[in-house]
Amino acid sequence: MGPAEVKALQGDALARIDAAGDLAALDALRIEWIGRRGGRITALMKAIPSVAPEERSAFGQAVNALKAAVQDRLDARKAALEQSEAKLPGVDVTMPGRRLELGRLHPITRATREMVDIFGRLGFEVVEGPEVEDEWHNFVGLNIPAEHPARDPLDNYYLKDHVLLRTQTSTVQIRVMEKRKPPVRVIAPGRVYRPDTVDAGHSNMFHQLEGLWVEEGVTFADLKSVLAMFARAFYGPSVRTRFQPGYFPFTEPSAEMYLSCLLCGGSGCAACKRTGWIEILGCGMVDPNVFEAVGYDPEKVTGFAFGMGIDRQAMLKYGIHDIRWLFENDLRLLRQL
Ligand code: 2NM
Repeated sequence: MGPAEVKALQGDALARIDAAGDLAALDALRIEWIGRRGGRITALMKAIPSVAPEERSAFGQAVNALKAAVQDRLDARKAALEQSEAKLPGVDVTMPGRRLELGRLHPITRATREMVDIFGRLGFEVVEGPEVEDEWHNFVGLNIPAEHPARDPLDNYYLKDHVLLRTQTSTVQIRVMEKRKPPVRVIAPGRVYRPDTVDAGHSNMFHQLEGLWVEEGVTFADLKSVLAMFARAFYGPSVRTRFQPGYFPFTEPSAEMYLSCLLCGGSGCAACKRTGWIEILGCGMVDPNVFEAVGYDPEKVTGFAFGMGIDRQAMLKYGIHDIRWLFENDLRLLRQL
């Protein structure tokens, strides 16, 4: 075999190495060409001593050059294949993809956003405040004195002396009135905490949305029209509302608003205990003592306030019969809505 044939062999070897599609094919080529036993180039090297002396040197150099070239190309191809195989570890790109599940909003989030939207159209601004509160904002400013049963340590989550988890978001309205002059027209949605025994209708953490409108000349008629408009926007145009006297320490007079029963339309069923009406919120004209506590002049301004459970409204509107289902993170609830 002369130098020309050795060159031809090299061309063939390098082309096949470049064409090797994976590491296994490349290893087969390595064995075929430079394998210790039976490799084609190995055989040529073993043949060097038997070549005629005058040709031996040229032949030996050609075979050595061939082996070096093949070895270099094997190394280079191996590095390239290892890199691309590491990037795609056995991925079958023709396999169908995994379907992404579409998420939805939690019913409390939906109800809150709808309420914020409705009151926004009536000119109410959203305000927020801390869930850890002091007794002044949770009680004193709201005209709830020290002897009041609502302040019983067993009915509140006290964290330390004079500091507790807020039991209503009126605390936020107090903070707003402390900071701003009238007119004030705000709603405060958020979490509140009361150590109630948990059952289908009660949770020790729930959500409230409270509203407050303070300005010169605000009347009980404004309260009734705003809340009736809210009820029709939130529950539908055919819903009727009814106000009944109530009591809260921070409003005078106070009232409860009832909704014509969504299930029976007012004729009486199990959901409304045969009355045709369902209580949905508390409200009233802000007590002068509250205005004095925050530095407003009760001779100059009047205002109304209201508070409702967001969870309760969401349950009514979406037909959820147990408040605990809202907080169990069970996706079966969300999938139904
Ligand atoms: C309610 C019912 C009636 C209320 C009062 C106030 C404040 F801060 F102005 F005094 N905010 N929210 C209020 C009034 C809350 O919840 C059932």
